[in-house]
This record gives sequence, C-alpha cells and structure tokens, in this order.
Amino acid sequence: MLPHILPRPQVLEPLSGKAPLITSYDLDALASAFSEWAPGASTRLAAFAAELAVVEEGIEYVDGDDSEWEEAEELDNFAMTAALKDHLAPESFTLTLNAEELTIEAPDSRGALYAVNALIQALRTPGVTAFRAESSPKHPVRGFSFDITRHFFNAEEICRVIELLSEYNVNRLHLHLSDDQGWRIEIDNRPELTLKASSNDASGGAGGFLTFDDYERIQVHAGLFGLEVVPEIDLPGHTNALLVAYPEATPDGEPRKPYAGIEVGFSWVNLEGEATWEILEDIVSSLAKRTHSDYFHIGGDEVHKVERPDYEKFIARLGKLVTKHGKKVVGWHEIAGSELPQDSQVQFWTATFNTDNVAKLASSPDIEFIASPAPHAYLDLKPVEDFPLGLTWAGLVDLKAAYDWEPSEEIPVSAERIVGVEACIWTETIKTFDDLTTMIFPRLTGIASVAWGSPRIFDEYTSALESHGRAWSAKGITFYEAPEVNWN
Ligand code: TNX
Repeated sequence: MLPHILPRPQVLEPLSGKAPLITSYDLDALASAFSEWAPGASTRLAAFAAELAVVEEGIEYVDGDDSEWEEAEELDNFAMTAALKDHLAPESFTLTLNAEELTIEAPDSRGALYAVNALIQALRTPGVTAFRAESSPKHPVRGFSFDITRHFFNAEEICRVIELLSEYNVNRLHLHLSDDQGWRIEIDNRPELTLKASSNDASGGAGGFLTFDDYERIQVHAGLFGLEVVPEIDLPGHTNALLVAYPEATPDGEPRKPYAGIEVGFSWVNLEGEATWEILEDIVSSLAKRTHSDYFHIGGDEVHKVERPDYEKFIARLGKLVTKHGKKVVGWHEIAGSELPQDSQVQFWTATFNTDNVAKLASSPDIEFIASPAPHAYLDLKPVEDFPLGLTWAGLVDLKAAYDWEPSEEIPVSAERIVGVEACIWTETIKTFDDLTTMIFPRLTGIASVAWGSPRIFDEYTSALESHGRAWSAKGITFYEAPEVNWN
C-alpha cells in the first residue's frame, strides 16, 4: 500500500519491498538529528516515538512474539539521515524509506516538519510499501481563519488547534479577534475593550478574551510548528463590541448594548470621527507592537449600510495607519476598489458581491490574493443538509467540495496572483472544542491539499483518510464521519 500522506506529495512512488519496521529507538535518534535546525520536527517526532514505545511494550508483553522486532534488528547497513539542503524549494522535502535507508532532505525547518508529518502518516499506514516522496508547496500561504468572537476559544484550545493544523502543512493562523458579539484581545491603553465588551458570546454565554501573555504564548507555540499568526480587527463593520466599550465612536452618538445573536452587517463606526481614529491608533499600534507577523488583517467585510465612497475613504486611511505601524494589510475582498498600500493581500470569500473590483485589481501587480471561496473553503458550512452544526448560506461543503477545486477558477484573477488558500471557520453555531474539530476534520485535509497543490485523486484521498480517522480517534479528536470514507 502507498503511504497515506496528506497533503499528497506531487511525487509518490513505490520502491521494491515492504517498508522496514522502524522502532521508537530509531525515531528518537532521528528526532535528535533534527533538534538543531528543526525544533518542531524534532518535537513532533519525539512525541510520536513516545506513543510508539507504548505500543511496542504492549506487543512484547501481550504476544511474547518478537519475530518482527528480530527481523528489524537484522536490518544491517540501514542508514538514517536528516539533511539540510539549501538548494531545495522553500518548505519542500524529499523522503525515502526502504530496507536500506530512511532519508529526509529539506531546505528549512518547515520542510523538515512536513517531512516528519509525512513519515508519521506513512508509518500509520497498514502494510505500507517502501517508497520515495518529493513534495513542494504550490502556495506560500496555507492558512486557517479562526473566529474566536462568536464563541470564544482560549489559548490552550488555540494551541491544540495549531498542532492539528500543522500536521497538514498549514502555515498561517488568522485569528478573527473582534466582532459584534465580543472583543477578544487585550489592547494597551484601552482596557475598556476587554472590561466592557468581551463578556458575552453569540448565544449569551460567557465569552472571554486573550491576554497579552496568551497571545504571546500562542505565537510562540505557532512558531514552533511553522505557523505565523495574523491578527484581524474587523473594521469598519462588525464593530458592535467596540461601540459598547466606546459610545463616542458610534455614528449617531447613541450607546450600544452587548449583542448576542448571529445577524451581520448592522454595525459600523463613525467613519471620520476623531474619537474613532484615536481608538484605532491605539488598537493598531498595540497589536503591531506585539505581533510577530508582518501582516495585519483589517477585515472590511459586510459593511452594508455605508456609502461606498465613504467606505473606500475609510479603508484607504486605515491602510495608511497599518503601514505607519510597520505592517502590511490583509483584508476581505470588499477592500478591493479602495486605495491600498503596496503588497496588500486581498482575501476573496464570496462570489455574490464586489467581484468586479477584484477583477480590476488583478492588473495591480503589487497586490496578492488569497482564496477562501465559501462554497469550498468555509468549514462552518454544513457538509449535509441535516447536519446538527453549521450554516448553509453558500450551500453545503461536502468532502469533495472541499477537496476538488482550483483557486483560479473561483476568483477572477490569474493563478500566478493567488499566493494563498485559506480555510475559514466562523463559530456562530460552534461552541465546544468537539464542535470545532467536527467541522474541521476531515474537510480541512481537502483544502490543505488544494493549498499544497497536490494531485487530486479522490479515491486515493478517501482511502488515505481511513488511516487519518484512526489517528484522530486514537487521540480523542472528534471528527465528521463523511459517508465517502470507509471509517473503521
Ligand atoms: C460571512 S466571511 C462573514 C462572517 C460570517 C460568515 C459565516 C466574512 C468575511 N464575513 O461574518 O461569520 O459569513 O459563514
């Protein structure tokens, strides 16, 4: 059997013979070989070796049959290599496993981590053959957008999500930190935001927010596993929480109440008010100072009740503020048509409005695009009509819809301009960690395959998922048992 590696490497060829039996001792040795230049790869491999050691002990103890182990010991001249090779494409790797060698080559720590992911997935594949893989990402940005506003998820939960994402070579975590229902991040000089506007969620629950320490811990954990964390403050709409904290920023001067519900498009800040811009200055400067990423996501979506010229003026001014604090802009695609700083990224999410402006922007060579088309990349949409969680506004996203699509066919710009693919999860209906992983898995693996540029072979993909399902179950991760797969 070919190894069940997801995202599937572009080159995956069987070599003669079965893969040799690799022991926890071997993996520990390989983990140390990575520790200098790829700490994430080393950590992940050591953790897997520890899991395997428990299994090995069980086998020896229960069976008393160690013929397999003897066979393994007889492997002579078996060489294990983890080599840093600068000439390889960024984040890529090669992996060879046969009776003579286990060889990994990678140009950087992410490549090494992704090679380790592939190795672990291969070792979890029943009856796996010897093989050789060459794998290289098509898109430099492979993201996951996570709404912690509608329902709050804390730093520990976010760190667990980071580890799960990194197993599928995701390298950007975009955190949606503010919305109508709650403000979820501590800001210097502006304690009112978290004191007055963070303590409810979309269903009237307790809410919460990330402290400076939480955010730093998340960034460090993400860094270990190859992810960059991009903060989003959604402006000028989706701002009821901000207005609860600061009545002086409302367009009509009237105070706002905390909002529990899932309507969108009803709030916006006073676009030109001095109070608004003083608050925004503090928010952008605080986050710019504390975030490691070069990017700052300004939101910009669903501002239905503001005239377009006023909106565009606001976005242009906000872009300059972000640039002044040393960050590059990312925004939902409604920002297309406004004057944007050089090197901004425009994140496309729905084909239902504003697409002409996106098409026009395609001729500005310094703007990049990220593909998050809802009918394929929105993990908060239901996979089937009667699913207990999720929304349906852009239809259903079943396993095939998440896996089998091309970014350039969804966005009116050419393929070279699309630097990234980002899965999104909005949490209007998602309250618990189990809800979250049920919506993420298995469909995220499909979007990750598109982001990586894997050859898409649906039958092979659904077979591969069988091994992944067993691994999730073993780790206690709840997932959706999509009917296309033989879960066992
Ligand atoms: C649209 S996607 C939104 C969010 C909702 C989401 C639900 C986007 C930029 N805005 O406010 O949560 O749909 O799928």
